[in-house]
Amino acid sequence: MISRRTFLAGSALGACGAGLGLAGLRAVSAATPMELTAHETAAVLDGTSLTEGVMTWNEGPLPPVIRVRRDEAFAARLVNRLAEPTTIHWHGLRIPNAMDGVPFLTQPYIYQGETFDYAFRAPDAGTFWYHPHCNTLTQIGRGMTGLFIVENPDDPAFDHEMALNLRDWRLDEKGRFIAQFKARDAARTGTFGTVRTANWQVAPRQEAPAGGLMRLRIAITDVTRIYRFVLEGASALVIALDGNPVAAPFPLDRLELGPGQRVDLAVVMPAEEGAVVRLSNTRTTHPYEIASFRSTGSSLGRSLGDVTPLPANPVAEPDLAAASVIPLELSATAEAAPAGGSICGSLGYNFWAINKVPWSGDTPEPHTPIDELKLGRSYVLELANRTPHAHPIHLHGMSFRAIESTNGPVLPHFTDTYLIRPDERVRLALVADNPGDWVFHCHVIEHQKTGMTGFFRVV
Ligand SMILES: [Cu+2]
Repeated sequence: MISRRTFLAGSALGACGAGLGLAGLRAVSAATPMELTAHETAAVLDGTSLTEGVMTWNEGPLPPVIRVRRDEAFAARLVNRLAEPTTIHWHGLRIPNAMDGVPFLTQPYIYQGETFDYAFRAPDAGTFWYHPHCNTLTQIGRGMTGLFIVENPDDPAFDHEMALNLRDWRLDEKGRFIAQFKARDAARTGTFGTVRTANWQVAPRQEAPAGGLMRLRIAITDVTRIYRFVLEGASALVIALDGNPVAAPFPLDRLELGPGQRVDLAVVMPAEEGAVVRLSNTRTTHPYEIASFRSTGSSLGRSLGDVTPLPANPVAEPDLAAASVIPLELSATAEAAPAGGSICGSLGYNFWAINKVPWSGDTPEPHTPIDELKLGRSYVLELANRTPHAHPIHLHGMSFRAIESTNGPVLPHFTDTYLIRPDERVRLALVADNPGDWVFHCHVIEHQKTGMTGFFRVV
């Protein structure tokens, strides 16, 4: 049965999406909502001790991996059994603004005992994820990051598929949560976790068919860590980045991705049964194994030559000749943090700013957009990083394409997150084809929560 809220949301979408041609903006039909119950639980995360206060949805501790088909009606009822407000943001999905999950800007936060109905169609196929956008450092830091996989019936076939949700946890030696951040680190790279996991396990080993072609979906849902991926024991091609297919698959060679980003790999497993393939992160003083895969059975005899590009997503191509340029500067700031508590969690500091303005906090007071974009027009965001740190900058609701960088050639794929390096300048092009208020922020959550956040208004 369709709820009143779902019905209202569906009607509103139908009205505002008219004529836009984005599948995600079509009216949503009566899909049976899945329930996502936010609550606390206990889980073993470091391999030995039980950690209390882990946050998740449903049974957990690993949040449900949601799978839908492209353009299919999806509905979820968020039921809040946490002792604090929450919301859900669907990272990378180009869906209507009212479903975007940003408290005050797009929806009320959902208090303990309350529910909220999300309903939309995902217009793009790929690897996405979902997480709260309220008290984000705590709620994401304690486990509320789930994968959202959108399938395309026209995707090439694989012999095997696996999804890895990568993240750290801030635990002491007895498995208890410790302070989620240190102020001096929030003013630098962000505070790193102490236990590093894939799917809530330390260096898990999985099985995959020998000589088989495996689609490996990797999502970085950590609040801080940047990964450099190295795969030993097998050859692999990058077939999609941040939920969008790459036009020509290319070899995985020390690819670096930051919080919020995803990569889809086509991996040919070794032909020999028992051979082990290791995925490592080498962007750290002490490289470590993320996960490994063991070949099983007799060889399927596949090769990288069997990999074909994924079909493209229907993202509008920006008109660069007609695009307006918006200069954006990421910098440090010494401006004092806003006084008074924010219901959705303030860290109590301002360290960062966009165009010299630090975010004034998740509060009900009206905020001023960074800029107002005209619906349907093309824009180039000219982003300059005036800090000595990398920032995975994320835009809600619309996909963009990097067209030029001072750091050399850019990968020509659509994305929702760009990892800008220290002192880099990059031009990001997009069509403003989704109306509403869309947050633009760093996905190092401490940076997001200490100023590096703003939003664009598309009207
Ligand atoms: Cu940042």
